[in-house]
Amino acid sequence: MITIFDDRQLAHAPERELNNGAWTAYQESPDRARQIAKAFDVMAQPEDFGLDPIAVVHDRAYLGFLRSAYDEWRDAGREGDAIGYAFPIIRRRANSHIRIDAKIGAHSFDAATPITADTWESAYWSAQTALSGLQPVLKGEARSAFALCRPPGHHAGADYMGGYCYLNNAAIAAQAARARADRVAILDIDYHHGNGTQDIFYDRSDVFFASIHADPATDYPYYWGFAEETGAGAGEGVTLNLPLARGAEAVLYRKTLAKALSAISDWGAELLVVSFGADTFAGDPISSFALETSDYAAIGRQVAELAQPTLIVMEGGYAVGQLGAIVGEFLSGF
Ligand code: SP5
Ligand code: ZN
Repeated sequence: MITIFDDRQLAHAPERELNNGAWTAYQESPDRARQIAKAFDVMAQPEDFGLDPIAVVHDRAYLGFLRSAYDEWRDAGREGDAIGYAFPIIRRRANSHIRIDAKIGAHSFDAATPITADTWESAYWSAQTALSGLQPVLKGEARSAFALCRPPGHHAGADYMGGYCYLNNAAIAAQAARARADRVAILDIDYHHGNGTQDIFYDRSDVFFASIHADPATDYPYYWGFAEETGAGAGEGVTLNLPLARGAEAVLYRKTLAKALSAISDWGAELLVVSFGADTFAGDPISSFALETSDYAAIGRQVAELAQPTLIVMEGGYAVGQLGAIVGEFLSGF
């Protein structure tokens, strides 16, 4: 399988995150990607497709914010990573804020997604990694590819960051795939709901979004991912949320996966983007499903039975020492 990785993605390394009322070490560490990369002999470098494919998914103002936020933070006399503490709820006002704190709050939904001097560089190459994995799949030169993206993307919306995500790599690839495929599906199998991806395509009829994730009644990101969210307007019925209670193990998980895959198949997808998170693993330090490493081969095989050109994009997964094995199992099963 074609695999893509760029080590410029490793530069972004926030120090800490706010979690359950306390500062904790940043879980989304560069070591995650390093450990996964170690499982492969060779990985191709991404091409540079520039800003255009990113800017069709993300707002220009948000991209400008991401690029300048760290400098503005420094200019405001701050030390350490840029992080928000005030967030506008429900009805956000037009983004004409002056202070960096107001800008950060207006472009994020949590305090777990700091911006460092290297965030833009890493997020940019993460998006290029996804786009580069897509190319051979889209052109029919390969049936599948794996994009080792980091930072992850599925919590990032058109104009906001969150959940360790800045640019939505899967959404950027799915949108680019529309150049050749009329119907693109995104299957999100990270432990957490892919709220950013869902938001980006919520009212569209050309990109199907299906997600299996921890019930938002008990788990982050809390405000999205309920079963009754099914899309809006032209996109009604083109979003499928399959939340599971904590503790879900392989039998239930694979039964739920079968539902997601048959919905994607019935809808008539011509190309599949998989947002793959390894945080469904029993040993994940921040998550509560019960999949074992050996379960991932069967899960990969089941996804492959859809028999569509497929781009697999890396999302979360925080049991750093196990990540290489989990990704290896999933891809070999696939
Ligand atoms: C891409 C991705 O997987 N992002 C996940 C972001 C989760 N951030 C907050 C999770 C809060 C979990 N708190 C549980 C603490 C258990 N000790
Ligand atoms: Zn996750």
